[in-house]
Amino acid sequence: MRSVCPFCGVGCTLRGEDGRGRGAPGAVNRRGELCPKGVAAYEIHDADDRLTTPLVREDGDLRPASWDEALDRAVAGFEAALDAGGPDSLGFLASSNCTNEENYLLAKLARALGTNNVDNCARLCHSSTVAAMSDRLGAGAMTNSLDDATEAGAVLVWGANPVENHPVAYSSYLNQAVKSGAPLVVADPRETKTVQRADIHLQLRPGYDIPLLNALCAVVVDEGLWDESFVAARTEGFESFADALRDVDIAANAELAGVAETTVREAARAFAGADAAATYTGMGTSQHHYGTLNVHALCNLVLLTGNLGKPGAGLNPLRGQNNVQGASDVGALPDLLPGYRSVADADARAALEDVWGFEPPAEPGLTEVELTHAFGDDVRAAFVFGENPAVTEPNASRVRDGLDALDTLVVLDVVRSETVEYADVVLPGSTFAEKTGTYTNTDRQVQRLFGERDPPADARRDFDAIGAFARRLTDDVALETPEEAFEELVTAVPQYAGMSYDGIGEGSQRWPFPEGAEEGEAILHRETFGGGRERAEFRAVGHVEPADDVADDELALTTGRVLQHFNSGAVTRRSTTLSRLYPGDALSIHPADAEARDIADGNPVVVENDRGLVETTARVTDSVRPGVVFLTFHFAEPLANELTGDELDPEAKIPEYKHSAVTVMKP
Ligand SMILES: Nc1nc2c(c(=O)[nH]1)N[C@H]1C(S)=C(S)[C@@H](COP(=O)(O)OP(=O)(O)OC[C@H]3O[C@@H](n4cnc5c(=O)[nH]c(N)nc54)[C@H](O)[C@@H]3O)O[C@H]1N2
Ligand SMILES: Nc1nc2c(c(=O)[nH]1)N[C@H]1C(S)=C(S)[C@@H](COP(=O)(O)OP(=O)(O)OC[C@H]3O[C@@H](n4cnc5c(=O)[nH]c(N)nc54)[C@H](O)[C@@H]3O)O[C@H]1N2
Ligand code: SF4
Ligand SMILES: [Mo]
Repeated sequence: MRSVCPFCGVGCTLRGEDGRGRGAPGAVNRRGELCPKGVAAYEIHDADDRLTTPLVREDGDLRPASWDEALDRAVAGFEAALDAGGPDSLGFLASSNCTNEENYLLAKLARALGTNNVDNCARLCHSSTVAAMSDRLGAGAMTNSLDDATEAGAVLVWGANPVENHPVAYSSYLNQAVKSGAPLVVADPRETKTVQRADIHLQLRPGYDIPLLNALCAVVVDEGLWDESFVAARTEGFESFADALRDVDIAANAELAGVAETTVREAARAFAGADAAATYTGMGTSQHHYGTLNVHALCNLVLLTGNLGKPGAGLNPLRGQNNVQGASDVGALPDLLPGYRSVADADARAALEDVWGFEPPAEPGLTEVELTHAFGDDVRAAFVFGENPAVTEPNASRVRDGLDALDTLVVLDVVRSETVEYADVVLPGSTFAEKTGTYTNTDRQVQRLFGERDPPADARRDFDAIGAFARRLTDDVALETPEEAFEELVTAVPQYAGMSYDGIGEGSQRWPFPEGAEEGEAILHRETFGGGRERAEFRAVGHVEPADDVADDELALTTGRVLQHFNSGAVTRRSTTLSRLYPGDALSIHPADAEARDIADGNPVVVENDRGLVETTARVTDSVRPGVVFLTFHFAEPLANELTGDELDPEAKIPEYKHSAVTVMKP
């Protein structure tokens, strides 16, 4: 019996033995490799506060209840909101940590109740990447498979730290290319573990990616390094783009970004000089209030150098959670139906009505951050499934006020998370090892879970919990089992057409998976781009100022991840092994900035701005740029998101997690 790792989007196969995760050779980790999180994944089953019975709030406290009582309370709250404010007074946060079948069911329930107010954490990760790539290339997923990374002649990692955040993808795939001599170029304001492997580090100021990318493109044109035949055959708008680049002052852009011009030129030559160069992009690129423009700028560089539609190349977003790709594929998005068809498209709605027996609403719903901002206001009742917004959403005080102000908050989780503390009704769900269903990993491979264990005590499989809630509200969502849901969703999601549980077996099937095909496409855009378009367009992008202005006495806070913890830390903080390896957080600060504030390594510090204040200790290190400080968001204390802003990208609605002005001082 085997499962797929509950953490990152790499999707390693594992099985539990004596309470520990053992790697099982799988579609991605062919030799059974795991990182430390995979090894510790089964420790969640021993968590002291594992949810084992439903809870309802009474006189301010949560107390145990039967499923009947809890579901009655939840349904009464949803019906009251529906009566008073109509369908759009309901909100659903789906789970990028949970299966395709569960997300499909929840998204279908939202639509059956008449609202598109359903979103998932893809909004917070790669919504900007998906927006830009869909616009330019006609598809928002990794263009090349992980396997193919081994063929790369140069590797560019932009705003990502795969050695810590996609460890097996790095060690078993990207690193194969690097070991064979491919230069590794990394753009990151910090000296991360990935940077430690790099040949060239573009240590930019956070938020200044566009000037740096434009400088790189300008060097490529200036030094005649672009791919003439690709540009001629497969792109449009080169002449006007090249004109715009000739106006770019390379030295001035490099200086604005905080990188030496010689380093920029070296990086451009290393990348453009390879026959095939693969690009990987992450949160440093996407999580800005102009994240979509960042990705457009990156896309220009990839097009200019002809790095699409061939082996060893591509523009590859490393997806976040184990099923963030799938949760989006199956339609847990407010503007898109299963298979990425717009809710505004009447033909798409009609096609879905053939499958569902009812037509989904045509008006786009609210995105993740917009939804939590509407909590207690237009949105009166919410269902939060496998997410911990009290820790992970930006401007945490505002989010917590919203959670508090809801008339009814239903949370389906496996542990007593920080968000559970705001709930009116808590439903005890199941872990990755306690359910069946499928996850879709970062390179579009769909893999199955086999339900190695039973949920404890009164906990239920997530699919059954959502199903029981749904059936009390509507007759339109009558799917009984994950397999039945999968059989339906392959008819609703064109990319999955032809897949089946039997076909996947203990291996995987990769989308796009046309009916009758043997294997999904490993390399997209070989001859045409998505949707059959002949050419991809160049688009000149100008610098946008970060939302927060950093005054002279302030520092720029950026946030991110470490190897040992995962997102809100709800699961990893409950692992004894991982907590021993990384017990708590501290503020990384450059020695010069520390000295100017009379702060020594290990001193307590107060980090503050007009959104919030956190207390932590200083980790004085030259791994961050001067002027930049860094916190993870894995801990409820210090709660980094007290400090982050909720300015949203106008198109993708992704928040600004990577650049906030803060003051740092001794208490
Ligand atoms: N260990 C671990 N692995 C994980 C996760 C986890 O929490 N822990 N989470 C999973 C999820 S949900 C996701 S989305 C992925 C994310 O994986 P990554 O994209 O690698 O995530 P981050 O660490 O947030 O950010 C990457 C890097 O961006 C840099 N950065 C900050 N600001 C900027 C900037 O303005 N420009 C540039 N170019 N870089 C900048 C940071 O210093 C950081 O090293 O990881 C997944 N895997
Ligand atoms: N400052 C800052 N904030 C960030 C980011 C950043 O880089 N910086 N990154 C953002 C990104 S990319 C993301 S993806 C979000 C992540 O934000 P969240 O999705 O809110 O974070 P997780 O910790 O992944 O939340 C998972 C929740 O689901 C529960 N859970 C896990 N597995 C299961 C299951 O199988 N069933 C059920 N029912 N529950 C389960 C866990 O106990 C936990 O409470 O955070 C965002 N927030
Ligand atoms: S690399 Fe990702 S999927 Fe693999 S074991 Fe580590 S966290 Fe799990
Ligand atoms: Mo993410």
